Amino acid sequence: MKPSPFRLCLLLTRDLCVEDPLERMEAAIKEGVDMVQVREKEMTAAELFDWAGQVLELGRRLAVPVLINDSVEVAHALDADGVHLGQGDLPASEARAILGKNKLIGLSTHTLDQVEEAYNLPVDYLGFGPIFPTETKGYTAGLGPDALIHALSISPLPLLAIGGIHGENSWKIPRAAGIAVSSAICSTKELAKNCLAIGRFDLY
Ligand code: 3NM
Repeated sequence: MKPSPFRLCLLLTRDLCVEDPLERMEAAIKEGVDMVQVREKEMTAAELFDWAGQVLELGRRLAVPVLINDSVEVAHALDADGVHLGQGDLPASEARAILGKNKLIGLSTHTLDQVEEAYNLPVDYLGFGPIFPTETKGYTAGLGPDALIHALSISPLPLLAIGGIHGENSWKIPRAAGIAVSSAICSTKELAKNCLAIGRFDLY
């Protein structure tokens, strides 16, 4: 078990934001977000390039790494800090060949087998989830905190817990795991309170 290098990752999705997304990102970083993933499923490559470029510029100004979800092509073209891959995206070995050894590569996992299989992959961290049900990705059931504890015990890599995590249930996530959230930061009217609880910054 390697502790996560990231405490609180924001999955930034423009349409989920209740205020200007870049303002929300900046405010969230002030509340402790230490990694941002640009997660847009509906944009063309050109739209994503333009939007992610703005996010990356802000990330650079605030010294917070910005990864691009799914698109190795856009991550490479923008010289972003890395890419986050789903199970169906480009294989990690190909992403690593394109991005080089200095970029971050994350991989989503949804089963303990996938966590074990990551042992030989050239990735830096794993997402593991959904821990709880979440409308953001249409999961009506979660794997639960016990599965996360099991995953942490077998994972060769740092884990980010993901899926349905918010201020009231984040205490169920072991501290060795980082946490990645979308709606509980993008869509909340209680940003500071949520970030404090989800990042568990009061415990440090
Ligand atoms: N991936 P929210 S769950 C993008 O289990 C994503 O791999 C998941 O959004 C996975 O914090 C999820 O709003 C949705 O639940 C995260």
